[in-house]
Amino acid sequence: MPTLSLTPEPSLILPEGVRHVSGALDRPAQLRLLEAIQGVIAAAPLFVPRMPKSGAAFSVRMTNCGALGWVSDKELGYRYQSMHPETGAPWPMIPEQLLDLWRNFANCEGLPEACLVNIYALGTKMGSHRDADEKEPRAPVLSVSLGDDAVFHIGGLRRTDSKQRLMLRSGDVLTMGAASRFAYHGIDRVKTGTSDLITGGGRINLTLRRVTPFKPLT
Ligand code: MD6
Ligand code: FE
Repeated sequence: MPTLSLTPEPSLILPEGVRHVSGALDRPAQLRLLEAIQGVIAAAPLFVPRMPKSGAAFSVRMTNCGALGWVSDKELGYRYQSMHPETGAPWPMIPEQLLDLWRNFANCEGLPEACLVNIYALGTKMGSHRDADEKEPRAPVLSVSLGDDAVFHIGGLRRTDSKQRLMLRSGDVLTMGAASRFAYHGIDRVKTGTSDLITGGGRINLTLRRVTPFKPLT
């Protein structure tokens, strides 16, 4: 039995621009972050985003914190906006603990403007997609996972490019920047019962993003 395993395959070489920090948050830090996110959800209730045009519901429930939040509905499609789509209230602030992770791992100037909170109930997946609604390619997307283990896949800039898989566990940070900033990725499955962090089980994924350019592009 290996005593130290950074990924399910310790020798895995990730695509350029992808960094997986296994166990970036220890258990007490995960519990503190979970509590902060519960506060975010209390202020900005979870909503079910819908696909542009078809109006098909996403299988994850979402909310946001930060100056901007990512939303999607049938009529207006994917976008960032400063208010909750149902309550009309501004989003709550990004917890300081998340800003610290950004300062430690994002490796760019400036701070994130948006944190998307994704809630995975039993059996929920996230189809392959690109995070491409942001206008600052110098900033990575930084993701933090809490709760059950999830099988994450990452490919290239084309949907048909070959994919690598890795396990995201509670407390892990993953950044996608540079050559992989706009790469396809998704969640194949969440492994029920692999973590007792969240009462009742499940998984929460937080993604921090810079939405607008750091300095006006001339
Ligand atoms: C998830 N993550 O882990 C989904 N996006 O539940 C993402 O969609 C993601 O982990 C951009 C960068 C990192 C990610
Ligand atoms: Fe994503």
